[in-house]
Amino acid sequence: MSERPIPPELIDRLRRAHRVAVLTGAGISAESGVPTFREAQTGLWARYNPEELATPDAFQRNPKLVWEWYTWRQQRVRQAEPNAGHRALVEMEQRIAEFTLITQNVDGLHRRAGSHQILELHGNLFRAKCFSEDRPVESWPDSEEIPPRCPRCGGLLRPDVVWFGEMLPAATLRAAEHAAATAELFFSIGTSALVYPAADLPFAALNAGATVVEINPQPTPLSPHVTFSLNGAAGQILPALIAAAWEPTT
Ligand code: BJW
Repeated sequence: MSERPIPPELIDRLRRAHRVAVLTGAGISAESGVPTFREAQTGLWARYNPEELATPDAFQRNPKLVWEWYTWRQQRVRQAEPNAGHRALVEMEQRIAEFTLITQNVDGLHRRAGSHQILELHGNLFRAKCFSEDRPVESWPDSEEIPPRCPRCGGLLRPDVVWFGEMLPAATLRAAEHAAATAELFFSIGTSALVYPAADLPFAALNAGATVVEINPQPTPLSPHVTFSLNGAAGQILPALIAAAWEPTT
């Protein structure tokens, strides 16, 4: 639970809001057992070097290593279940007229929880695309080769995620920027707010006059700028926020 109660003014603004945008990061899936990236000890980047695994150069140098690392991550995510934080956002979507869920996560847990309006900024772990053609590939023939090959051109397949130095999917980013710039209420949940251009979205919302709320047990570079900072785990704070806004108290 949050150290402090949820501010009544925030509960009131949520209840009255028509347009809400939410940006999530790895922290929302932490309580499902999916590792974050940058947390000391437990984050993926504490154990693995992103330059060897999450850049196009890394894939060109060692495609087998990269493919196998993502296969391992897929297996971890398959064993995980959506948590109370994911489920609270499903409920928020049902209550808000115009709701957009923007996620940096590639784990698909928001969709498995039941959210519909999802913009996946950094792709999805369970999709593949052709490295040469940069086009999605739905299926490919069984083979011993790792990574498998594109059935169209014979190029190597890669995970359909966004690596450092790569452009985000343009239409998805545009939709996210629009949602941020038109939201009355913007939530930044479980993200270190370090990776761009996602980290610009809360500022776009602030510049457009939105109320910006951060939910995170740790401070981030965004923290000094937000309207409300809820210091704690998303899986505890989000259900409490939904209950405070919409559940009858008697
Ligand atoms: C909890 C919790 C609980 C724990 N409840 N919270 C402008 C300025 C500076 C740099 C750049 C810039 N523009 C572009 C860049 C370069 C780069 C970048 O941002 N680098 C910075 C790191 C400095 N950006 C890019 O390269 C992007 N592309 C781009 O900009 O293209 C245009 C361009 C191209 C070429 C040249 C120039 C421009 C692409 C970024 C792609 C990021 N990809 C990854 C990997 C995805 C695939 C995979 O999963 O392997 O995306 S990196 C990784 O970071 C992943 C995440 O989506 C992303 C964000 O991480 P996130 O979600 O914030 O996780 P953490 O671990 O950092 O934080 C977790 C948080 O949760 C913590 O705060 C905890 O406290 C909290 N938490 N438990 C709530 N229970």
